Amino acid sequence: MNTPSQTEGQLINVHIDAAIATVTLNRPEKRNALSMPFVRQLQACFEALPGSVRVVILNGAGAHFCAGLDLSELSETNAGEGMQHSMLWYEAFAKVQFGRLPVIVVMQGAVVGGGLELAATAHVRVAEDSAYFGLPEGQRGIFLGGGGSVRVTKLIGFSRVTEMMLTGHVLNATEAHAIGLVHYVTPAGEGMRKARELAARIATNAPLSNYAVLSVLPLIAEQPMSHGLMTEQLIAAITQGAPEAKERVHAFLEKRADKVGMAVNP
Ligand code: 1HE
Repeated sequence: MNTPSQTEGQLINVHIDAAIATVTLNRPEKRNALSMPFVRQLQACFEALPGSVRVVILNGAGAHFCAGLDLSELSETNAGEGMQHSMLWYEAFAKVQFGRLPVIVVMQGAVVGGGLELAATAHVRVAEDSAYFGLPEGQRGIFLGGGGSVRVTKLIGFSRVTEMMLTGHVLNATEAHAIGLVHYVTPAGEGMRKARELAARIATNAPLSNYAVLSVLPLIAEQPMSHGLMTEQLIAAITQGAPEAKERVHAFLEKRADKVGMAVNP
């Protein structure tokens, strides 16, 4: 099935091709700056993806993935409204990070401020070599407000986030790869090809394993060691007990399954 559809007005495009949904930020004239309607539509779009979808590719139309918060929204916002604003971003971003679907983000050009906060919600990050990463909140007189002080800090560490916010240091794609902020770097125009290849791979995993990676691994990462080991034991027991796991293990033992590294070349 190949079902192109324009949903959510002009801000988000969704294209579903069998098990893979491509969700495109579609406000290139404003460099995909995230206004409140945009964030709400992103949330609604993730909530509405049909059960047939197994993986999402998130990208941005135009030369830039996302220029962050729509700064025009800040001109009259008071403190209470600012907190409300963050809460709405948190709700929407939770749908991306903690929904049922693995999300691969493809980035080019600016991935800054709230754009980097959004990219940090994805599970796999692919950067074209034009991508650059910054946290210009200091320059704008504001602070991270879309969960980045938690998510980006978990990805690259407190010290790097501190330095980027204080100095306005912008990382290029190679630097971002070297510190683990992105998993893959591709030549210009190749990001989607790489993402589709990875998506096809992810879609063939046992759904229960993908569920454990998305929903249980983040909990384990937050738990003290003794709790984490118990949580791991429980989810490991449940996944290995599923009929699909038994069939996959037998397939390997009977030499019907790929060896490690045979089907993917990261
Ligand atoms: C915007 C925004 C925006 C562009 N909010 N309107 N984010 C930033 O501080 C990044 C600000 N943007 C930029 O530095 C540049 O726009 C870019 C480097 C991303 C791209 O430059 P360029 O030359 O391709 O585009 P441009 O001419 O600067 O922008 C094109 C239009 O998009 C222009 O509007 P126009 O009506 O004059 O055509 C820009 O005003 C508009 N535009 N970025 C509003 N961000 C939850 S807290 C998160 C906190 C943050 O995200 S702080 C970081 C904010």
